[in-house]
Amino acid sequence: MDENQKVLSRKPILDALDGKVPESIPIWLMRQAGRYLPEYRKIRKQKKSFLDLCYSPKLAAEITLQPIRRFGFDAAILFSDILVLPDALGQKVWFEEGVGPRLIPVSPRDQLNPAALDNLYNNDKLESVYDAIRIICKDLPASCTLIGFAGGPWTVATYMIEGGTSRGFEKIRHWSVADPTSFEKFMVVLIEATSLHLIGQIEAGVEAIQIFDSHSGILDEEGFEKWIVEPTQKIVAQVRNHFPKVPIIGFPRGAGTNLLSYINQVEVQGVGLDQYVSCKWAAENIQSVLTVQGNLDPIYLLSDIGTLNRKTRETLSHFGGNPYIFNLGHGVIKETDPKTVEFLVKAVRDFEMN
Ligand code: 1CP
Repeated sequence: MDENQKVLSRKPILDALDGKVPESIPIWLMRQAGRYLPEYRKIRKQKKSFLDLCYSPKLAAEITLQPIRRFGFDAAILFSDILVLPDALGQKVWFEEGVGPRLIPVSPRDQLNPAALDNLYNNDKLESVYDAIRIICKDLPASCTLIGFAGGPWTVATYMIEGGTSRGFEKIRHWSVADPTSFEKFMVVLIEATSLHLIGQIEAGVEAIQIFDSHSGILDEEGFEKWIVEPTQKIVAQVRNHFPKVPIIGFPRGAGTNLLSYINQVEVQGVGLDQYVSCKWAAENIQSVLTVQGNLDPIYLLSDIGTLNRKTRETLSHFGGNPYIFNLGHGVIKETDPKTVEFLVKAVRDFEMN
C-alpha cells in the first residue's frame, strides 16, 4: 500500500494513530462533553459535587456519550477529570462553583507517601471510573473510539502543590529547583499512580489514551526534560509492558520547540498540538515523524461562521493529507453554541484536499 493511500476505516481514529490516512478526516474535541451542552447541564444538577458526578458510573457514561449522539464524533473521551487521581491517593480535593478545583496543598515537608499507592489497588473511586468505561463500551457506535486519559504527573503535581489553579506556579517551580531530590521522590509516586490508572482504564475497555500535560509550558528546557519527557517515558513504558498495542497520544501543551525533544524521546503514536504552534512548522517538523492532533483555537467557535470556516480550512489544508486527527488546541469554551460545533464537524467531514 502507498504510504499515504486513503483507507476505508472501521475506526478512523485508531487508523490515524496507526499512521494511516482515513477517507474522511477523523474529529473529536477536547472538552466535547461539558457545560456548553444543555443536556450536560441538566445531568450536572443531579449531583452537588463534581467529583460525585465523576464517580457515578451511569451518569459519567451518559455524559461521555452525549456529544457522540449529538455530533457523531469519531472518538468519545471518558468523562472524568485529571484530579480524580490525587483524590484517590487520599488528598482532599473539591470543586468550587465559579472558582475551579481546590486541594489541601502538599508541601515538601509533608511528602506524598508511597504508601498512598496502596489506596489505588483496591479503590472504590477508581473502580467506579472503570465501571463507567464498561457501560460506555456497550453503547459505543462501532466506528467510535473510546479514549481514556490521565494528567501528566507534572500537571497533576501543579494542582496538588499549588492547591488549585495557579497563575505563577511559584510553589512547584521553587520545590522542583530548590530540592529536586525530594521532588523527584514525589514524582515517582505520581508516575506509578498514573501508570496504574491508565492500565486500569485499558483493562476496562478504553482503546487509546491521552496524557494531558496542560502545564508543561511553564518549564524551561532542562525542566521539560526532567519533569515532562522522563516521567512520560516511564509511564509509556509501564503501559506498553501490559498493553503493547494500545495507542498513546501525548499532549504537552505549551511545549513550543520542546515538542521536538518530546516526539524524539517519548514513544507516543500521536501528539496533540495547542493553537500556539504554527501549522506550517508542525506539518514539516512533527507530522513528518508521527500523527498529529489539533490545533484550531477554540476561540474561533465563538466567532462568526465565515471566520470559523476559513480558519478550519486553513488548519485542514496544512495537516489533511497525512496522518491526522482534527481537534482544537485546547478545550471547548463553555459559552460555545452547540450549533457552531455542528457546523465545524460538517466542515471537517466535507473537506477535500485539492
Ligand atoms: O463545572 C463543571 O461542570 C465542571 C467543568 C469540568 C469538566 C466538564 C471540569 C472541571 N472537568 C471536566 C471534565 C474533564 N476534565 C474532561 C472530560 C472529558 C472531555 O474532555 O470532554 C477532561 C479530559 C478533563 C481534563 C482536565 N481537568 C485537565 C486537562 C485538560 C485541560 O483542560 O488542560 C485539567 C487541567 C483539569 C482540571 C480542571 N477540571 C475542571 C476545571 C475547572 C479544571 C481546572 C482548569 C484550570 O486550571 O484552568
